[in-house]
Amino acid sequence: MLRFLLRTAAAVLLASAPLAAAERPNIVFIFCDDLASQAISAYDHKLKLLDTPHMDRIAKEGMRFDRCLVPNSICGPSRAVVQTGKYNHINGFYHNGNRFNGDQPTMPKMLQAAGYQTAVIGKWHLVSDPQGYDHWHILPGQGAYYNPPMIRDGQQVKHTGYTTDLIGDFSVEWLKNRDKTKPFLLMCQHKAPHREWAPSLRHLGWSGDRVFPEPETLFDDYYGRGRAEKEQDMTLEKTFTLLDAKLTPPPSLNEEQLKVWNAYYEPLNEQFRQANPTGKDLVKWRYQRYMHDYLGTVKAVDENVGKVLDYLDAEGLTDSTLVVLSSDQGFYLGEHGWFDKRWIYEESLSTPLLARWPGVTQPGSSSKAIVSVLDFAETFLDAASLPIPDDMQGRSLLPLLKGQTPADWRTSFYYHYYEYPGPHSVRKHYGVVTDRYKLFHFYEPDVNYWTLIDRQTDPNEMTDVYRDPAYADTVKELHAELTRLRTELKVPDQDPPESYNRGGGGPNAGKGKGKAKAKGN
Ligand SMILES: [Ca+2]
Repeated sequence: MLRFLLRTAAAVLLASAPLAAAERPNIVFIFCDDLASQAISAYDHKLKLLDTPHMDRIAKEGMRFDRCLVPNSICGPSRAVVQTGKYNHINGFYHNGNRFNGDQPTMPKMLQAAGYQTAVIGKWHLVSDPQGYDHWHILPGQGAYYNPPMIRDGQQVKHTGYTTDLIGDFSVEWLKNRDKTKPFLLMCQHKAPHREWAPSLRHLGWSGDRVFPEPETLFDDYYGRGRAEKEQDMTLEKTFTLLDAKLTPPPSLNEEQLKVWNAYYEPLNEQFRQANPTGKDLVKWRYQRYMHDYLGTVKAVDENVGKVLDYLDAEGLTDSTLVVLSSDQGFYLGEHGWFDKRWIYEESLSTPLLARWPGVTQPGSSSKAIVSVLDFAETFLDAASLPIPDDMQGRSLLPLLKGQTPADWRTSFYYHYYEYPGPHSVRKHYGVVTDRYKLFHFYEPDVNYWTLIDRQTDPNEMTDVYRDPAYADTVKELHAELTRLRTELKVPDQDPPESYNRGGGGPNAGKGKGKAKAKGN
């Protein structure tokens, strides 16, 4: 009798398994590196820099989020937030050079344990080997733009070709060979458009004779802001290298590719040398070169987004798949004279977020709610009908995707950047962000001051009004909100926090320990 009951129970479980699987969506997460929303046409940016038809398709058939913020605008830390749904002072990965403690609970582990088939393909940048993935095929550290060495399930492999295309191809290949009885989580993580912005050979000269419009703040002199803004090292004027300018070619090109590369760049570089521009003319020249190259790399990303969407269509998976496209943070495309990221200022604080889930998300919809990469883990778990652990610090975006923003949705957001000293010399700071204001604190002994930005009267974020008496009440309210957030999020008062040199933390904690070692930024 007992045996009969067990057999019956097993039969019921077996019969219900495929049904349960069908009810849970597949998840395709396309994560870019340093992708600015200014470079995505779905965001309808005033400079109209680039057409991105494939990314736009996700927005047209789904939802565009206009204010997706990052807790810490730098590669590794943002990726640690996505894995854990927790701030960096909790997950232990404060800045690049840290080593991610992969033994902690993560979103992919939870999906995997619940029967999802999981894979991460492309840029990883967390130093320790990925955990929670049935398959991983990652770039070591920052990765190369051409002919990248990669690590596939622990084994070193070497590929020939353009990295963005390879990541797209490997993603589709994994989808083709997956176990079709299980739902899947595919994390397709592009290296592009990270510095040094090296386009595919097929996109060299893609913009023809076009002169890209310049941002209003290209020649910002940082008047009205403090020492941190004045003394950074990330301007087109002072920081742009020969490699950034393509006056020297990327080291990862092979001989044959280098010929094609030189055939495009060398005549232009010769013209540049003859003209020998200086001062503002040099910055203008660099901006044009930067836009050709950066946006060129985004074109390849866009085409590879199309590759994955086409596969979903061809396999009849579109309706059962949540597709999310985002970036580890935004990027400066010449605003304030800068490239790179790191600041609480808008271009680096804000990151693109497009999401499509047929039958759930209204096509062509948008949201201005403050959301974050901190919410992705929670969203994916919720989509899979799994519980969200209490100690995760974000919130599921599912209600927003359904067009119903909860009345108690967040109206303020905590930010904290730790990487100083470091590349580009941006000082440590933390602060609170609302729809209208940013109150933030540079808190090192030698550079120590508060700033208040009013984005309503100052959308380009050019003037600190912290000491303006007209803002006294606002300053008081925002200080109180900042304190409330730091308490709620358990931000340690001590900085660097005690956990900094334990577990995943510490600037040198990861050195020499992992196969997927990080380098660069
Ligand atoms: Ca990045």
